[in-house]
Amino acid sequence: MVVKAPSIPVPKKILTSLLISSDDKDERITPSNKDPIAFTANVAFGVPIHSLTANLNVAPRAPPTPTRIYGFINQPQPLSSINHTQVLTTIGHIMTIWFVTGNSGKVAEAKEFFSQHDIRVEQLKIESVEPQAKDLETVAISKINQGVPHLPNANDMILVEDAGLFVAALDGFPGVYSSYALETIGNHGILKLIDHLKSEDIVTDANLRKAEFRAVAVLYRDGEIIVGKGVCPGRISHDICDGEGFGFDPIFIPADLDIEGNPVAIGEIGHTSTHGKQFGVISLGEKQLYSHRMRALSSLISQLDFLG
Ligand code: ITT
Repeated sequence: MVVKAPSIPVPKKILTSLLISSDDKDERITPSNKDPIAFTANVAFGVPIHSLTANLNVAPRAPPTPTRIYGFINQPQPLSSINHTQVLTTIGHIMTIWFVTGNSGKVAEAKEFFSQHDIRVEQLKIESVEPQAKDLETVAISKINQGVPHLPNANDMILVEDAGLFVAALDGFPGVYSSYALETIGNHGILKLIDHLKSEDIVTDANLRKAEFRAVAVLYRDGEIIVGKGVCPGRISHDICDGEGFGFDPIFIPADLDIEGNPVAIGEIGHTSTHGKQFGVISLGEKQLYSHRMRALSSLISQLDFLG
């Protein structure tokens, strides 16, 4: 069941005091998905950033046309039906995927995932422009387009994977502005925004603080692209944990999984659980069971026969 969280009036002085001082004493602003850029900017600087982003250009070439687009999946695709060895042998060398990203945490997770399928993942760092788009897929396809001219070997592939944290009570904020929000208000700021959402009842509390990670992975090879998507439902913790992980890992608790690996309803106890621990304190291997990224990459790999 989707619980529509109430709109939350956030004291502007709390938001602005995260990075700047503000003269406003009692003015309140309400997060809205209608204009998340302006909201992000209000959180960070107290001013809209349309002017800051107006000069950003997307890649000069039109993005490749997606040849296959699959919907969101909630669990890794079964891999047993795919003969990956045959696919690799067919092209005569170990397949390499160049992952266009500046985030080494994402690279580590992708390496771990693709190594199970004898596919090498290398990080491809390029100067890329991230367009301000309303969906992750547009952003990812734009980055693919920018990465294509940098492909070291024509037989190799390019991977872009774009993710975001969507908090229900904040109408999906930070969403596609997750990187920006992390750099500006950080995990501390996200916790402040929903600080008042709490309950003694565990299930109610979890629903008030409901959030999900979404990932869109796009793979390019030889002029064609495939798209895989993954979601990881969960909730925002009350505090920031110490430990490993990156990004929002220290404040995100994934929903438990049932015996088949599907997420159960928020706050319910499942077969597999982190027992209330955030992504930031569990191992990489354990995170893979829940991860939006793993689900998106599983979706991609289930389509690799098309590349052979
Ligand atoms: P790119 O260069 O690949 O764009 P990025 O760090 O900007 O790297 P994304 O746009 O995919 O990555 O992610 C948006 C934000 O969400 C970013 O700040 C990430 O750190 C964070 N994020 C993405 N996946 C995450 C995960 O699995 N755990 C925690 N935070 C995550």
